[in-house]
Amino acid sequence: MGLADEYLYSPDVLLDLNLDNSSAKFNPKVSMLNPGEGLKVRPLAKEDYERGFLQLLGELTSVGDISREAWEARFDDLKACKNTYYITVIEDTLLKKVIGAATLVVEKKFIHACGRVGRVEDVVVSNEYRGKQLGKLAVGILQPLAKKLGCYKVTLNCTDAMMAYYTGLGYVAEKENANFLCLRL
Ligand code: 16G
Repeated sequence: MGLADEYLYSPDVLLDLNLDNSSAKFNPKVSMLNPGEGLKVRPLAKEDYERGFLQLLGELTSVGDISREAWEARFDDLKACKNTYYITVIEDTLLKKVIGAATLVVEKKFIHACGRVGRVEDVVVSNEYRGKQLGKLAVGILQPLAKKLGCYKVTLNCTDAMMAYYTGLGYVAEKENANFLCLRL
């Protein structure tokens, strides 16, 4: 992380988040300031183009060929949507590489008295770093973040294979309300 990094959202938002307020339970304990030896949790930065963020996303799904120009344009677009996109990354500070990421999208509603719903998206941890509670950290942090941002619930969709993982982090297939449908375009 460089001094001049341009963040997608203010890093201050993350400072006072308490992982004890997450349904994900950590053993050994981790905190925002001590997420693990040589690791840092922070907002996505424009400079993460060079730090392997897109390659990391490639471990989740198809990313395609994204030029620096296209990256910057999309980054600026996301940033211009105030209080909406909270792409949060875990950096290996020694290697200066993004090795984990998770996105919280805050959707504004009329229902629930002009409420907000948090959507957890694009969760991924580099293959080499699995088994270190980093997925748990990336997803876990979004819960107090969503709460702080005024969301009344957080939702996610995942593959069948990942169901046990996310239910282990406190997410629930709600009775009679657990269908996620998709129309590919
Ligand atoms: C996973 C992701 C979802 C992402 C999708 C991409 C989580 C919790 N879920 O389901 O956010 O959009 O994969 O799949 O990270 P696609 O390439 O088939 O659209």
